Amino acid sequence: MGKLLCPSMMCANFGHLEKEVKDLEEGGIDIFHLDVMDGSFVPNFGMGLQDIEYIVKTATKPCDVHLMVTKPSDYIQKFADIGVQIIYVHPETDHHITRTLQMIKDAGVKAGIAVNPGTSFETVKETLSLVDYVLVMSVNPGFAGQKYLSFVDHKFEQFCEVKDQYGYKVMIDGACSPERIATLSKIGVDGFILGTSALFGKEKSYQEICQELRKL
Ligand code: S6P
Ligand code: MG
Repeated sequence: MGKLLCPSMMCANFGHLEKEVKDLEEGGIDIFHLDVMDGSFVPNFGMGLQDIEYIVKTATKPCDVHLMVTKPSDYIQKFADIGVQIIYVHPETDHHITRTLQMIKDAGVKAGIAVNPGTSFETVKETLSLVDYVLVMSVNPGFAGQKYLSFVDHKFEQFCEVKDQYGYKVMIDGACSPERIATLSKIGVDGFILGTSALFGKEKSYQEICQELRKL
C-alpha cells in the first residue's frame, strides 16, 4: 500500500476553504487531518466544530480529528455524528484511555492513539490491540511550524516493529518534511501529516507536491 498523505487543515487558507479542499483532493491527498485544540491541554485554540463540519461536508475523502483537549471522552459522539472516520485521542489527558478508545470503536469510527514526544512506547503498549492508527508526535502538540524533536526517532521503529502483529498503521505528526518522509517510509511508517514543512505555503501546486512525495 502507498503512503497516506494527510494535509493538516489548520495550515490551509481559510479565506477560500472550499477551494483548498477541492485542490487538495485533486492533488491526490488521502485523509484530511483536522486538529482540535481547547486552550487547556495545549496552549492554543483551533479548529471549531463549524470548521470541522464544513470540511467533512465539503470533502469526498475521509477526515480524521486529532483531539488535543482535556476530556476527549466528552466529545466522541459529537465527532462521530459529524461523520469523521478516525478519531485520535491522547493518553496524557485521559484517566481511562482504553474506555475512550472502546467508545470510539462503538461509535463506528476508527480509533487512533496520539503519542506526545514525552510519552513512551511502553506507556501506550496496552492500548495497541484496540487501535487502528498510532499518531507519533514529533513536536509537542499545539502549533504548526515547530522544530522536529529527534529524540522521538527510535519510537517510530518501536511502533513499526509490531504494527503487523497488532494491525495498526503508524503516522507521523509534526515537522514532517520531504526528507523525513523519505527516511520514515523506509522503516515502515504508513502516513504523514503534512503542514508547513512539506505542503502548505509552497510555490508548487498540491498536485506537484503530492506526486513528488509519493516518489520518495
Ligand atoms: C500540531 C498539530 C499538527 C500540525 C502539523 C503542522 O499540534 O497536531 O497536526 O498542524 O504538525 O505541520 P508542520 O509541518 O507545520 O509542523
Ligand atoms: Mg495534528
